[in-house]
Amino acid sequence: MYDPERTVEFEFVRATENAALNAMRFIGKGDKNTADAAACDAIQGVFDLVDIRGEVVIGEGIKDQAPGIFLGDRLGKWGPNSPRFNIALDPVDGTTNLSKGSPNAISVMAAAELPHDAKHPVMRNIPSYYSHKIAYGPEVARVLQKEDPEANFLDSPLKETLQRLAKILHKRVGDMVVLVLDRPRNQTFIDAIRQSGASLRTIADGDITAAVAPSLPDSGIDLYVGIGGSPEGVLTATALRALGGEIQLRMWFPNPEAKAREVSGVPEGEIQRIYRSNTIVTGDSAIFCATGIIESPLLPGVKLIGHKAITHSILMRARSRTVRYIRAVHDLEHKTIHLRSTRREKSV
Ligand code: VTB
Repeated sequence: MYDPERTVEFEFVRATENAALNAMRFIGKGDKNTADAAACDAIQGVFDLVDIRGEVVIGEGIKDQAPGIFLGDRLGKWGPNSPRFNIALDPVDGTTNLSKGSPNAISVMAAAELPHDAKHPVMRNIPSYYSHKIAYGPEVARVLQKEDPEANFLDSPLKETLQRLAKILHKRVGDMVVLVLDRPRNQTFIDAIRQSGASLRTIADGDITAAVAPSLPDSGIDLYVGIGGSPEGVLTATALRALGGEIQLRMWFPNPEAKAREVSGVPEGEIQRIYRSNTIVTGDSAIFCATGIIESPLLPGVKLIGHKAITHSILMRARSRTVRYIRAVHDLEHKTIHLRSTRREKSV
């Protein structure tokens, strides 16, 4: 049966590759907004030539006032019969890292195809800026799915969660490796991890990569935990649908004013709800794609060798569960990318 997802998915790789190539000139230049704008311009430019109807349900920018692609924006040519996709993206996850030239920056997009008669999005927009998240890999997800599908790790003491996960993974708690976004608001998690005897790793930014890491076979990370961005949580959930891992996520607010501002009119039940990957991305379609800009646990960064640029991307689909690692060699004497801003091809 013809499945548009199978061909369209490769356009997502082109988009994140071009975003990485267009943003790489800004690595270390101390200007995160220009880097982000360059990545957005490249993504929009790719989709201006692709026959889909893409609706952005998770854009960027609100919390960080970034330039870019926002909720409600359209990507694609929007022909009347072209397939419809909900799209979530972070043209650069780790803009601060990119601007400083430090590790951990990727360009990332996720999409879910809408059935023809769909009245509602198939990808959930989590309206809070921040969420409390915990993410683990397929081995743990499989066991819990069988034994305790409602397991709630957001309200149970982290120490107990670590003991339970260690048992499932046939490890000692002391050999468990837990990744946390380094922020003062995550100090209680950091303390609990230290007390449990597990090994702690912290990252400065970029918690999509961090939360996907436990689902990758050789990452050496068993668990991601902490309070990070909500849009990043949705992108993580899409990847985990394809990798078989799991995320538990609940909206989080630093204070009542933030809550009033971010979720006024949202029912309390919805605010308190624990989301999992299949309640964030609800259909059977999920595509996740990322290209490394600067090296991270997920991907190597862009490498410049002579007049060639080498990019590394990961592309996966929930329907087939195929995970592709795509290494591309771009000849910079020939390579051009199509930008939205000029509607032209530009050399890299
Ligand atoms: C994380 C991280 C992002 O936001 O989600 C983080 O993955 C959380 O917010 O790269 P604060 O930076 O405000 O703490 C980013 O750092 C940027 O959106």
